[in-house]
Amino acid sequence: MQNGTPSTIRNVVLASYPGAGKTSLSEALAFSTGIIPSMGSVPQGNTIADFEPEEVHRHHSLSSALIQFEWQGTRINVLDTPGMLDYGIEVQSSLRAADGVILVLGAGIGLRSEIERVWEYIQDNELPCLLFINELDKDGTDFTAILGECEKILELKGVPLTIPTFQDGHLTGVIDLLSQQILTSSAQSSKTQQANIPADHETSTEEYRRRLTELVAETNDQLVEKYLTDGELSDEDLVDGLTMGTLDRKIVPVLCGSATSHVGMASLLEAIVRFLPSPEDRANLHALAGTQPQTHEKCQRQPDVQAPFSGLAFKTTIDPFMGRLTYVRVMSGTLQADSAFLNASRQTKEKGGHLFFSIGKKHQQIHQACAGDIVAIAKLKDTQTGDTICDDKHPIVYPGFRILKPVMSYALEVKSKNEIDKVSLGLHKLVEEDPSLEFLRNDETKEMILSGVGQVHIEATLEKLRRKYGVEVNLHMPKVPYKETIHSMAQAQGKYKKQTGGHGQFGDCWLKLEPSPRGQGFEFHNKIVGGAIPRNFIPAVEKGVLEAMQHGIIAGFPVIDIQVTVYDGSHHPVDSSEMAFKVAASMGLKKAMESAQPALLEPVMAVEVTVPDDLVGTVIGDLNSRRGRIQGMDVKGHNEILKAHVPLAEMFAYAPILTSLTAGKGRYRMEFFAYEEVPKEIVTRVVEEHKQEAVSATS
Ligand SMILES: Nc1nc2c(ncn2[C@@H]2O[C@H](COP(=O)(O)OP(=O)(O)OP(=O)(O)O)[C@@H](O)[C@H]2O)c(=O)[nH]1
Ligand SMILES: [Mg+2]
Repeated sequence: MQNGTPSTIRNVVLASYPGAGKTSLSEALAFSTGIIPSMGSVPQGNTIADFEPEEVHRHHSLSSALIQFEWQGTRINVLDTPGMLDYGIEVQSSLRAADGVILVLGAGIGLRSEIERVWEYIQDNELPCLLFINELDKDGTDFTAILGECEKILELKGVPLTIPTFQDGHLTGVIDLLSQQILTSSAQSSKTQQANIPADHETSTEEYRRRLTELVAETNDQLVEKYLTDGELSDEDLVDGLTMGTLDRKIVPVLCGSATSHVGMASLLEAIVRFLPSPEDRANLHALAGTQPQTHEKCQRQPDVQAPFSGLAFKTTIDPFMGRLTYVRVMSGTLQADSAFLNASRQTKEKGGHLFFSIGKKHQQIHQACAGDIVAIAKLKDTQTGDTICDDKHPIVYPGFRILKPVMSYALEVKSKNEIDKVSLGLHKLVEEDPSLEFLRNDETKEMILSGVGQVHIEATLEKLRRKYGVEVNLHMPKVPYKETIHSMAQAQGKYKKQTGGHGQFGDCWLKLEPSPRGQGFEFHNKIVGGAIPRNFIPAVEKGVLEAMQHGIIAGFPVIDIQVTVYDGSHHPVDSSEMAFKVAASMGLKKAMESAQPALLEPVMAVEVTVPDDLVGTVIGDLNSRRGRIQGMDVKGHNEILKAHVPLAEMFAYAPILTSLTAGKGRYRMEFFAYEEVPKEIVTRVVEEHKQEAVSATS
């Protein structure tokens, strides 16, 4: 494969809802251009894009796949993305590497709600788009109906460039309204036959072409004028109008066919090259803007091979054979293999290894990659997905992308203790590949917590962990990190005295406990006068207090937000020791807590739920049943953003519940808000559960 130039490259994302046919379409495009001898299929698990075993057995893509090929002198870099919302990060990161999108509709399975979210991502990135109406080989499919539905939901203006043709009820090809030819093809051959439009199709073709002309004319004043004067537009005007209208995102050219029957590919390839912008075209519209990392001033780059090198890392894989591969969209300049550069996001020097073009999991080594191209770089050490790498004399940082916050957490139970390190290492690597995963060890509950965007996301991650790193874990709901505190002031004596002949132990202190405002933490005061407790033992008193605070008296949870003052005590000239004062202080704290109105606290989360307005009532009802308190509501398009405070204990399994309450249309994010007191009726249950856990941990 040859290197392109910024004007002869197209970077295209295939996006849509699950099952629309994106992966099959990437296979059909690859077949058409001759890079594979025959088409694989998703049910058979042999497509070039879905090569990970977790994708193969689910029959769904779980990560973006890069397929690079050449077609009639243009390099086309296709990124096939997953439709499942759990993997939204793969779509978002791919869109940042692209200049255009093919939105795929499955006419057989119909539209699915996920398309709205995908469309939102495309709009956020202001990317020009083509529509491909797929599955027209299936019985009962209706090209016009699904296009109309899509136009209504996404508020877009589709302009059909091809229409399907059938023989004996079977899809055999498409009529290309621009070339006014009939293009027939089949899954058996990569070739497409071209012929004049048969007489019986002439009238309908004329009607479609007139409609096409009208839609294109409406995109710009000059064209409207020409159309009104001449009653038609020349081929050149049509192509110009389509090109400009697509780039300005006023219209969406619509192509159609069937991926698995290999119908409609020639027109689609032609439309990619003609109507989706090259990196150069797009940069003319949207400058490649970033910031200078030291001065934070805004700066720009051109997709020019002579400019200083810069690139955005949009994907990382850790392959058992290839090792670590970082996929980079080269924004400016030229990147050479085995060269050194700056990671401007982390201010570290990087040394790149070999460079590769990719066809799914197959890689072809290359020597350099130019502005606008996409390339995989081996062996980068520090660069993570979202980072900018560049020429160290011309630093620039491009904006990263919004990473979907994990909303679902599980505690991991390892099969044997000596596998903890393996699990931890494996998961850290998987997190590098997938930034919407989170893995951490909770110091308080000692649990390993894996958080993801949804159920499939977590399950597929654990399958990968088993396959790639040979370790298995069980999932549990994570524990709520409860805390304890006090409501009133109390005083108590802690006295530890042991005199068993010889050297004894003696420590004696009086402690005053007072509640502190929530979030204030712990304060310790020494008010000893006259040496009742010698100064060198005071730190031991504080240590004893802190140790006792690790396990409160209600259910053994850590104590927070208290002030402790040591104000009196006594000592023994021989038997007093640090150890004795530590024990005495621990005893004193526990005793004082008993009369200080102890209370159990739980973390409360600030939750934001986005739902279509007709479902707000259902979601509020559910949040109320979770002890949630609604804080307010904002309107965003057809959606409402509900803000609520809800105890964490009620939110662990919320993701699948929200999905089922809203048919997949709702989404939420949450973050810690505050610790608040657990209602009395729930305290008994928590204490009981904690006791049982303690018993099972010791048995
Ligand atoms: N009959 C028919 N089936 C198709 C066509 N395109 C795709 N399929 C089938 O539809 C199913 C889903 O196709 P995929 O290509 O995996 O869909 P996808 O959009 O990649 O789905 P996700 O990866 O889950 O987002 C598979 O069983 C395909 O074989 C088509 O044009 N005609
Ligand atoms: Mg797929």
